[in-house]
Amino acid sequence: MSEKRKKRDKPDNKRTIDPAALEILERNDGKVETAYDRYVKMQPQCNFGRTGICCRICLQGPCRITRRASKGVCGAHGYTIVARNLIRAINGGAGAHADHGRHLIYTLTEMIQGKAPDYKIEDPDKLRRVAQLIGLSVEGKEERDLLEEVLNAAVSDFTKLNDEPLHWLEGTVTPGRMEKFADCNIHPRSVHTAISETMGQTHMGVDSDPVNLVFQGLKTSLADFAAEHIATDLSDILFGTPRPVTSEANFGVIDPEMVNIALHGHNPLLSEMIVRAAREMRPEAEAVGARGVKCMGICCTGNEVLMRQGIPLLTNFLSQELPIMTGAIDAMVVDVQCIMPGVRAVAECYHTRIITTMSHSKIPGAHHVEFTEDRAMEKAREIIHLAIEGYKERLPDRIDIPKLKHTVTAGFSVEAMLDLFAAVNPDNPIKVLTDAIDSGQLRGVVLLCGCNNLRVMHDHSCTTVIKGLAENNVLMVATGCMAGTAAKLGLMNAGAVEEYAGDGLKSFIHMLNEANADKLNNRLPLIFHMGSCVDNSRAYDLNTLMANQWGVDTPKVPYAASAPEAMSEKAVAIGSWCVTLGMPTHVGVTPEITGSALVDGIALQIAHDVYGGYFIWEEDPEKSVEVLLAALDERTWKMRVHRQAQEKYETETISAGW
Ligand code: BF8
Ligand code: SF4
Repeated sequence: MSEKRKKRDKPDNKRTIDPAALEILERNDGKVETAYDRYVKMQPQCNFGRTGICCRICLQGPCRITRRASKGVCGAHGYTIVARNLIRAINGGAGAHADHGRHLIYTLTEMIQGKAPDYKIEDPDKLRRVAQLIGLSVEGKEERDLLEEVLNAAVSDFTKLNDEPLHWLEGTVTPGRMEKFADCNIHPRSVHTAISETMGQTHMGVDSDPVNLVFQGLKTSLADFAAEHIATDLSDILFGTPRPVTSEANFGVIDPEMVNIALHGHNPLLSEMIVRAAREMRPEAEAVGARGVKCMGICCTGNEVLMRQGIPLLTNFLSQELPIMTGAIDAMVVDVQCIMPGVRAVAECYHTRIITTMSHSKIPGAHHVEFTEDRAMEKAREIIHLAIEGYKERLPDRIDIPKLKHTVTAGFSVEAMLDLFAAVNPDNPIKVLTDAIDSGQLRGVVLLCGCNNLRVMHDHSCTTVIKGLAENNVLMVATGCMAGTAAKLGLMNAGAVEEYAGDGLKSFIHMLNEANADKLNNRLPLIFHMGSCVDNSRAYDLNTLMANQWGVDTPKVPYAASAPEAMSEKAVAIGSWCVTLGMPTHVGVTPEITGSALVDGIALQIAHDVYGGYFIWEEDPEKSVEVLLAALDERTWKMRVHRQAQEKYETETISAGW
């Protein structure tokens, strides 16, 4: 092998700041190949793809825009190619979230027909709240009947073909947003319709107008939002609305004396059952010499079971292969999304069983236990038996578990947040938050969301943004793998408040601690974990509540989103609805859009003019803090000026502009 090639392929163990992940990578030194190594081998990556100007939509391609060839074979301009690629990425994300939401609708429907006997309504109060949210009357209705009505509404939002508003948009966003969607003709007819339309519209020789294409992308992103909200609401009805819970995170949660199961993927339909079965199957584990069965989470499944069951979080997206390399994971159970096929090859070097569970999400060579709603617990037990078999084949001399773990307090649904605020202001809980911003105690709210991406140092951008915002008195809520970063690196507990929060944020959190002292088992964390990526819907609900309290539309609210290490198409879809729903949205990894100044300009500037939300591409994490603070400050300042004008001229409405 040439020297140059050797250098290029050298494992790069320094692509993470997580000390536990580093420990495993250093020890491995490239012997077992992981994503960290493959990223290095993949360099240099194609710049046509990176900037979005490669079209493979028809068989005459790939067409790439160069100085010599300024259009594709069919005459498509760069802006058409970039816009089509972009909205197909939004569509991929919406398709994945639709898959998740649809699975919940299906399971609940089977349940009320008596065909999914292991599931039941865990949270009837949430069922009533959801019913009211979507405009149903709840008086005198039986639980089962009410759920059937909610499910009919969900099916309608997923499939209808007319122009009636979606229940899960009309009930969740401000009236101002609904008017905006109507004005711009971006209200989706339904989740599936929008997804299908986007594929049709981006077929070869259909739409070549980049603005029209981007608007269709935004329409699809709203369908994505509705699908996520349905997924969150139905999960809460089925498994309970999250409440504050304290657990642990990072590799140190692996217990060598237990049968260890890593739960990885997204949908709680599977993981909740496995957690339940694991608690029941301790005797079987003891029979093979273990102390019991321990479940731990990875990615958004990890967030789901942490939020509701207090199950420890093992790690986030990028380091998902590494738990296997501790030699003490007996099974990794996966369902859908963000599961690297690479886990299988790593597992081949150890005793770990990789178990796929969904008919549409298989990995060659893995065990497959088809999960079905009608026999959910039976399937969960079958999976745990496989893990116990795995335990028997452990190689003791290969077990080496990093000791690092941190306390994490999670479980902050909007309901849980409002409970905390209600202890201070029972009549109007959300006013506790808006008052803190009005008084300058807090500078605003930031939602930290999204993935990991090897194009930036794993966990580094996220932690830098967290520390910078904390110091500057920004209240943070988090979801997805960014919540994972915070949890596993010790930023999601009470100690982090003392270490990193500025005076305003600290006093705000202390006030909530004191007001809720009788209810909380643990003091509140620096960052409020709102759940998995579909739970970005919860995070947005907080924005709507703030807007309604101030009597403004969301583009005026000092509430921004930040995805410092975005990776997936789902992140593109979420970012797009954040913008459409009025938020400044920072992305720390520039997406494949810069090949067209026009489309890039729509994302960065025109979006702001039309929707009030806009994208910010900033890859430097320190600068990201500055731009996020500037975005919050601009809104707080404007709101103050508008309010002063309103008082001076005694008008009823605050300025409509942003
Ligand atoms: O839905 S944050 S890497 S795990 S896509 Fe995936 Fe990104 Fe993680 Fe959850 Ni969300
Ligand atoms: Fe090329 Fe046009 Fe076909 Fe795209 S659709 S691959 S630009 S010919």
